[in-house]
Amino acid sequence: MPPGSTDHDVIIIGAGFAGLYMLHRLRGLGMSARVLEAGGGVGGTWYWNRYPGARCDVESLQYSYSFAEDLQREWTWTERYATQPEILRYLDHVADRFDLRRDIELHTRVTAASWEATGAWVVETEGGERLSARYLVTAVGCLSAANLPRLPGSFRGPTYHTGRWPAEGVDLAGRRVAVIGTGSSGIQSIPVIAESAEHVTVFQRTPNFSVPAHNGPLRPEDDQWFKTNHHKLRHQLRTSHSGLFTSPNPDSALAVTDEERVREFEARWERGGLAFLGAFSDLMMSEEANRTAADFVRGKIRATVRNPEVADRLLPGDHPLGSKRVCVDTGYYAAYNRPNVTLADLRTAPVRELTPGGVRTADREHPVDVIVYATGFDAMTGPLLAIDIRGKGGLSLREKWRAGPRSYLGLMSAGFPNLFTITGPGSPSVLSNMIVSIEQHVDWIAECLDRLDGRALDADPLAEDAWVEQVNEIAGLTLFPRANSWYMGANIPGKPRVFMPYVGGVGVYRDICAEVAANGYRGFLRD
Ligand code: NA7
Repeated sequence: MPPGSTDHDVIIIGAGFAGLYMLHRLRGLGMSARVLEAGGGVGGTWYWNRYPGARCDVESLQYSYSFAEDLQREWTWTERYATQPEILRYLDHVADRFDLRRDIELHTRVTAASWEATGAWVVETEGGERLSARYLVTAVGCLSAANLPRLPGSFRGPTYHTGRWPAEGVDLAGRRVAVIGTGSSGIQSIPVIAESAEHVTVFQRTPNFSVPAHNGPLRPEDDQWFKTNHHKLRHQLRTSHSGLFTSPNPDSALAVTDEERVREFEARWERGGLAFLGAFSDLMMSEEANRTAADFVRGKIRATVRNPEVADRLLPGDHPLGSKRVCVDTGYYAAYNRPNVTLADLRTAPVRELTPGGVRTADREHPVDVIVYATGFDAMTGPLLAIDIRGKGGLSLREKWRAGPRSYLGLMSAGFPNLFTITGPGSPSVLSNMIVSIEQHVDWIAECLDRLDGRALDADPLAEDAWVEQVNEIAGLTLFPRANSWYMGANIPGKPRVFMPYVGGVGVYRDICAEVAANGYRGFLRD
C-alpha cells in the first residue's frame, strides 16, 4: 500500500508496561505510532487494580524495565515488593521521561478492528473515532477483562471489583465487607481491609496456596547490588525458566531425605516469595513431589490459624500447588485469627442469592454493607475478544478462537496479517515475570517491523497448528492442566478449556523466537 496512506504506521492498544515500551521502540525506528488507552491514565493493570493491599508478587528489582540504563540507575524502589501506587508512579515517570504522552490517547476504548483489502487496519473506538494503520499491536494485558459473576438477587449497597477499583479510593472503615474470591487479589486485600473494617466475611470457593512475602523496605545494599550487576542479572532473568530469580534447585523432591526436603522448604518459606517454587526441580512434574510441597504449606496454615476448623477449611486440596497461581501474601492466614474476619466456605454452603442487605448462602444470610468482588479476570483471551477483531475476508477472531486460542508463538494468529499480540496466548506471559516477557515480545516485534519495512506478514496456518500442538504437548507433561484455573479458562462459564500459556520457559521461548527471526521468519508468510 502506498506509504502515508494510513493515519499511522502502527496503532498500539493499551498503555501499560507493554504499550509504553512498544511506543518507545517504534519511535526509535522512526515509525509513527498512536496508543489508544481505555483508562484515564497510563499504567494498564496498575492503573485499574487499586484495591487495598494491591502490590506486585514479583520483587520490585525484577519487576521493572531493563531497556534503559539511565532509567534503571535513577529509579529506586522503596520496598522489596512494590505497591500499586509506587508501580503506577514508576510508569508515570517512564511516560514523562521518554516523552510518551503526546502519542497516547486516554479514555479511548477500542471496540473493533478490521483488516481492509487495502492492507490497513481500521480501528474503531467507543467514542466513534476511526483510525487506520499499517500494523496493529495489542498491548491489552492478560488479566484486564474483569470477571464479575452474575449472582441472582440484588444488593442495595456499593459493590466493587478489585480490578476496577475507583481512583478516588473507597473508605471501608467501620463497614461490614464481603470479599468474594480468594485468589491473589482477595488474599492481598483481606488482611488490609480487616484492619479498618468492622467485619470482613470472606467467601471462599477454592482454598489457594499462598506463601509469605516477607516484605519490607528495600535494603540499599540489594538495590546497589542489582544496579551494579544489572547486565549480568538481567541476562540471567531473560534466560531463566520463569524470568524470576527462584534459585532453582536441580534436585528431585523425592531424591532427598525428609529432613533435607523440609529444610529446603523451610529456608525458602523464610526467604519469602515465589522462590518457594524453585525448591525442587520436579514440583510441577510429579504429583508425589508436588504433594510434599503442598503438605508443607498445609502444615504452615494449620500452625498459623488458631481455630482448627477454620484452618481445615483454608487447606487447599483440590489442585496441585502451583497449578493455580501461587499467591504471595502479607498476613493472610493470620487474618483469620482476628475476631472481625469470618470465613464462609462456598463448597459446603454455596451462594444462593444477594439480598438487599447481604449475601445469602445455603446455610444463612451474611449481613454486609459493601461487596468486594475479588473474582479475577477472563484471562488472556478476554481482553482480545472484547474487541471485534476481523482479519482477512472478514474472518472473526472470536469465531476462529471459539474452541480456544490459536496462535503462532503467541505473537500472531493466521488470517490476521500485521496484527501482533504482545504476551498473547501461546507465549509464556502469565507464567513468567511479565516484564521480562513483555520486553522480549516488544523487541522481537520492533525488529520484525523494522525488517518488514512496510510489507505485510501473517502466520502460516501450518506453523500455527504445530505451535498449538507443541504448547499443549508441553503443558501435558506438567501438572498445570490439573486445576480448574484461569490458565485453563476454567474460571469463566462456557469458556473453552485449553491451557493457554507456553510452559517451556522464557529462556527456551526466547531462543525459539530468535531462531525463527534469524531463519527469515520461518513459519510466517510475507507479501
Ligand atoms: P483469581 O486468581 O482468578 O481469583 C479469583 C477468585 O475468585 C478465586 O478464588 C475464584 O474461585 C473466585 N471466584 C470467581 N468467581 C467466583 C464466583 N462466582 N463465586 C465465588 N468465587 C468466585 O483472580 P485474582 O484477581 O485474585 O488474581 C489474578 C492474578 O493477578 C493473580 O494470579 C496474580 O497473577 C495477579 P475459584 O478458584 O475459581 O474457585
